[in-house]
Amino acid sequence: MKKVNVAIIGTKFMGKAHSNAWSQAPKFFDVGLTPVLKVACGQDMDATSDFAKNWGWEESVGDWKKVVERKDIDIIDVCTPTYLHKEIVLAAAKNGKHIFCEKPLALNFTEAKEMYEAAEKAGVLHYVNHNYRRTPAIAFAKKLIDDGKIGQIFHWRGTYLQDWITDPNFPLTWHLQKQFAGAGPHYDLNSHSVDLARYLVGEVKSVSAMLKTFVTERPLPGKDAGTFKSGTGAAEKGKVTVDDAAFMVAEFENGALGAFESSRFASGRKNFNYFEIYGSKGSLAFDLERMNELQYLNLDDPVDEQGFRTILVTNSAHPYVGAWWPPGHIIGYEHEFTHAVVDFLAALENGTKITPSLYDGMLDMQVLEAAIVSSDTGRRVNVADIK
Ligand code: SOE
Repeated sequence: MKKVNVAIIGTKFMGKAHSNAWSQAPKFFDVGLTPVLKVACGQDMDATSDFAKNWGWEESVGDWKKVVERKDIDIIDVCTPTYLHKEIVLAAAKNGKHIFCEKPLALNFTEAKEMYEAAEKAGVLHYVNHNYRRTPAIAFAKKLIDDGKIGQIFHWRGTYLQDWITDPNFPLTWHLQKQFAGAGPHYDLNSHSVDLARYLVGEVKSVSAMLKTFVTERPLPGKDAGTFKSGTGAAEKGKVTVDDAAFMVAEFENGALGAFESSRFASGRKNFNYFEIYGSKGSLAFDLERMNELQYLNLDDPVDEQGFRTILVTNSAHPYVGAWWPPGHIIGYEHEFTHAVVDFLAALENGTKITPSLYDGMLDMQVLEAAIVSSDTGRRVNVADIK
């Protein structure tokens, strides 16, 4: 079996999810290329060494610039904070490495465009990990839509809500600083909703948006986070430079309308990724907290029998799930990442492309940036005007 050597850069939450996926893919799926977990790269050498041992990476290193130049590495998996994505992806492309990069792709459209063009010019396979496309229920929704079961789509309603920073004493981590994250939930969460909307409904023509920061200052992270510095009587604080919530309405190229909500202040919502799609022949609804189910309304049903029905998307006929367990034995959040790795390896083996590619990542960023311009100017913005 041909092997491909993978190097992962970034060893926190996404590093874990990706490591699990690279390990699980050949165990559960018939992959033509076997991924070798070659190198794990992180800033803290002790933590990276522990990470490598735990997940089965052969080596642990601290300098990503050396990793992307190694002749024995085929794939670079980027799991760092957003501000590092561009530099790593450009270096990986320059060295002819295939690219598997976390979302959001970049800090802005200009960066994303440069990254996409570099990867294309290098002729490498490139993918941005909007993992939710490979949730079986969402992949099945895509099939229903493509088969015409929903008919003409009138509107999309997407909401992605979390609540992990409602405490004003939550420290000023990189996620809350524009130079590192680009934006708050508008990038972190709404990027998923925009990607799903583009995947399921179509391209976005124009947007109007409002971004809001509720807590504008927070304690600095580290030893003084949330404590009082001696003698000053006040914790050292820093300015929050990203949104805490972002609401957006959109018109799609195909005439459909869309509503998008994203927030990290929705108390009680831990990872509430939810959408509804309403069409001329039916409707769909998906809730990540019930991720093995798809709500489906079919207007061809006899009128007195019409209503949303719950499809348990766990049959072998459904996308991906047959490789895991028998019908009804549900799967979880981490399985989408494995499905992405499986499809990436297949694309690499067959010399085909995979979506969402960096091209999709670039188009996602274009929509997101148009929304920021709209929020800043108070006017509706055509996505095509973001260049
Ligand atoms: C934010 O907490 C986050 O980890 C996002 O960054 C991920 O993309 C999302 O899948 C889960 O929540």
